[in-house]
Amino acid sequence: MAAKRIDGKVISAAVLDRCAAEVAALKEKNIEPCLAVILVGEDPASQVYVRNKQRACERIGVRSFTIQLPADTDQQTLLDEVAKLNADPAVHGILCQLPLPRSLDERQLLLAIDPKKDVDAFHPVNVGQITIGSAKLLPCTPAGVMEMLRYEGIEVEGKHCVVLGRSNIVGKPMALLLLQANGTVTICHSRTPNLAAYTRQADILVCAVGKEKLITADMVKPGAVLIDVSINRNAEGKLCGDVDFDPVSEVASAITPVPGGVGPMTIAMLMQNTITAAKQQSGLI
Ligand code: L34
Repeated sequence: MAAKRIDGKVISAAVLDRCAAEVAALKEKNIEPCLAVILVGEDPASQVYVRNKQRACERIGVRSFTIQLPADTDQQTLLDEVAKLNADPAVHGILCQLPLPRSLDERQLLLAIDPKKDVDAFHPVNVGQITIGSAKLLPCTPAGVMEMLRYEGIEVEGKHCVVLGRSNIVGKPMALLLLQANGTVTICHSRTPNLAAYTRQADILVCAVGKEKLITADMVKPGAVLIDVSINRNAEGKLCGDVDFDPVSEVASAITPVPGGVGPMTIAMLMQNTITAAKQQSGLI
């Protein structure tokens, strides 16, 4: 039997509707949530993602603007921009789209963003809050995955959750959120020998590696839930994830497509964080 397709467009639309209602209520209180996005250089994928973020803001009534900087921007100029946004009380959320050009220091940049305005939840203070389970701002992609599981009624508690990838953006925080939800979590990465031995044990398999057709049907436990976070381009130039979608669909019980899966959820959760940041900075929570 074919797996259920978990539709990120439908679920993100539900989150955005909820967000729109919250924004309307905040505007009644004369609070207008505002997101500032910094985009350095002209990476085409980043441009698409940032445009999608702006569209989501428009859709739910959040004010947003993008500061576009050239690829050869120096570190101090970037830090100065962040400092201005930190100091601007009308700006509730600050996001610097990654990856940065190689000449720039990402770690120093993330430290410069005021943790209260850090709607990506990448600042070490927010990472610490996530680790101890008291975060208000949640990392957008992992939080989007949790929202998908909740929406589909997929229980995490007691499940063996296997996360492929250990990035600071996805793998590590994903593992922490699954753990918080009482999953039993295994993290695999590029140095894990015999990956299939782990993936075959997964009740919930989250893939964030960036390799087309990494996960084949023989690597998947029958009835498993497959969450594909990666966005790769195949030989024909089409978007695809890490999962060999059609054959794996015959084995899994539920699966997210690429595109139309986790990507739209990342954006929806960013909207939710922007609202949370606005409420926090207005003393409402
Ligand atoms: N600072 N950098 C920062 N925060 C983030 O949360 C991100 N990420 C990742 C890259 N860099 C970041 C994103 O925004 C990945 N990401 C992201 C955002 C949106 C989409 C994908 C990744 C998205 O809209 N995906 C669509 C397809 C888009 C397309 O046509 O290329 C989808 O349906 O999957």
